[in-house]
Amino acid sequence: MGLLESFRRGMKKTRDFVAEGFNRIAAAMGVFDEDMLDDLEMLLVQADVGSSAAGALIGGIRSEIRASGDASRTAVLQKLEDGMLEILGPPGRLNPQPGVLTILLMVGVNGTGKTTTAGKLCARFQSAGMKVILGAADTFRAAAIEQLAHWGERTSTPVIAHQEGSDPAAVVFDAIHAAQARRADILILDTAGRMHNKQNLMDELAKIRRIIQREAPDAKCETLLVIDATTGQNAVSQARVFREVSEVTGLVITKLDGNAKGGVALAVAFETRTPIMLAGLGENLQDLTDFEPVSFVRSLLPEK
Ligand SMILES: Nc1nc2c(ncn2[C@@H]2O[C@H](COP(=O)(O)OP(=O)(O)OP(=O)(O)O)[C@@H](O)[C@H]2O)c(=O)[nH]1
Ligand SMILES: [Mg+2]
Repeated sequence: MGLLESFRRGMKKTRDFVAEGFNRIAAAMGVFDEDMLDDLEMLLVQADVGSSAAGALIGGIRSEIRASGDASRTAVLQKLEDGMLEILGPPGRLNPQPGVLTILLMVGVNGTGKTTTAGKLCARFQSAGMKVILGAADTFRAAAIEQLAHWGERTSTPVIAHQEGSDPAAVVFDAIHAAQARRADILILDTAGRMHNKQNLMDELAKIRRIIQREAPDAKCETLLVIDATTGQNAVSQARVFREVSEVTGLVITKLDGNAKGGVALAVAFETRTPIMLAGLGENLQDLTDFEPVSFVRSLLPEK
């Protein structure tokens, strides 16, 4: 299945909402007037694009109409597409080099999909012929360690784990040494997403990063913030908090298949200016795809 097709399928609910809403607004007259642009802005806000991003998009369309005098459906749609692509920026990619250790630190609030994404990534890299190791640095609950162990079994990936309640940084230390000894290409570190104490979280992530820098100074390290699209605007505040506590290098947007809130990808990209690298489109192993801005935007908007 091509990327556009998987986005379309995964984002059906968001697409139905946005594309049908756009067509309904545009059907009233051949050209857009002020009221229709207001309606379009409302539609974007309801699809969780966020009021700042929706305002910027509609502002861009208004100035384009003023400049060109063209308020046709096609012109508005084109400008909307261009504006969305500008917000999303160029595609961000994980480009692990075989033979050089890449460490992926999965961070994010509880339940966003960190562990599931870690499992899906194992399958992806292994099928590309790379050697992967998982580190269970979410030691907060025994169930979290079991869940990761289960993904390890499913994907035949070794899992480095300690007891529940142990120091996550110690797991990271062991996982790095295991990855180095076994000449792994990728080490994926699952972490806990507790948010009730920001200072704790900040200290824990800082300690993990110190261990990585000390024990694997030559590794390429990516901190991937996992965001749950179904949480709507809450996802934007999560992204803000995590960017304060750690240096996020890429975003993963999960559950884009979940409801009509897929527009949140635009809200988060607008607020964080951080590339969205991956998209989760379901609970299964294969439901992870590179985030491709053009396919995403095309799967959101109606045909021109
Ligand atoms: N529909 C859908 N469900 C997903 C996706 N990604 C994860 N999930 C589900 O979301 C739930 C939470 O996923 P986890 O991977 O356990 O989330 P987590 O961030 O590790 O959660 P904690 O360990 O509690 O912090 C599970 O039921 C997953 O199956 C996705 O892309 N689409
Ligand atoms: Mg987890």
